[in-house]
Amino acid sequence: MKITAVEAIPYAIPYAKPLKFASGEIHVAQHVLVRVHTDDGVVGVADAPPRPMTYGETQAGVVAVIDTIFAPAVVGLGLMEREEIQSRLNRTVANPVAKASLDMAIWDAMGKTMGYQVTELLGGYTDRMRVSHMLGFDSPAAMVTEAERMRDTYGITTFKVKVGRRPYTLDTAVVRALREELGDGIELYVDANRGWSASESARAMKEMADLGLTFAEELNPADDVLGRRWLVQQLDVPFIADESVSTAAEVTREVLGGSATAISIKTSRTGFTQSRRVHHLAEGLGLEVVMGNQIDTQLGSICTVAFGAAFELTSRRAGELSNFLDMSDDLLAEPLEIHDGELTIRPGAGLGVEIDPDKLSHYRQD
Ligand code: MUC
Ligand code: MG
Repeated sequence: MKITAVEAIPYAIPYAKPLKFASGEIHVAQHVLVRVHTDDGVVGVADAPPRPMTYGETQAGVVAVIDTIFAPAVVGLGLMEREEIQSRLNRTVANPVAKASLDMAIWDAMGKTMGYQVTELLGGYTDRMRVSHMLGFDSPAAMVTEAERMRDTYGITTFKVKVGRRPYTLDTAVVRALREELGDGIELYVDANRGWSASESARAMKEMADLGLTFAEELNPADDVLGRRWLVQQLDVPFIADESVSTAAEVTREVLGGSATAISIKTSRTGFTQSRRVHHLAEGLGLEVVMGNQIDTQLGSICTVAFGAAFELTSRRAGELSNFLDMSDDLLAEPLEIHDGELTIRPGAGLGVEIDPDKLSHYRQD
């Protein structure tokens, strides 16, 4: 069970429907496929989706930090030496997505070696999650059409609406149209990716007070410390910290500082090992949790559902698991399918997925 090699393979797959939000837009998945090889001949896989607008990482940077620092640090260690692996990765600051992908590929290899699903190894609470779909910026009519298509085709009834534009009425008009056209049977929450000020956020939330929102996510920047505290105190829905909580320490800081009352856990930035710490902290603090999406591929989404299904707290709310539907293609040999608004983990050991070698040679960029 010793790690013998780590590969970081850059690849690019265009989105059929680009996602636009307050901190950026994604037109092409310029990601990195991470493969961990062991001396038993097992190969673990995971996906690294660099998001420069969120963490400052780039595709070239993820490949470089894995090739030059992380791979040499973990080769020779056993798959079970997980705390030693974390300690070695943490000698380098930041780089959350690169660290997370390597960690998840190690868990996949561990599951395959031991003959257990990653979900079973993590907690084994259930085998599925309800799906929440993220709606990117567009006109009210186009966003309503998209939500109706997701509901009618996949049975999805929870939607995260990207907001944070100026004037904020562009977004409040969308949320109102969604509630009016799709009715009370759907769950709606909003995510501004730090696009508004505290006062704009407060005004926008007042204007949407009658729309039955479940959550408000990262409406203004966490660095706007007093403004954020002031905003969170006056809201009557939980305020989700997302990009402001990329470590367990940041969860502590934001929540105890009164700047958040719920959190998003994203396996693409905290992997399985650190996501587990964040989960346990959230449970101890009594926070609501949403499994978030980093505009993930099918491999990224299977990691999210593998973690979310492992615990009661993370499987209570719909997880953001459907952005892969907007991609023109994917690397998985057997595509993921959403049925009746749910995504189920794969039955096989580890993450239960295989990479299609032809697709990888077609899309790889090295
Ligand atoms: C989200 O929830 O914010 C947008 C940028 C990113 O890193 O994640 C997405 C979705
Ligand atoms: Mg977010």
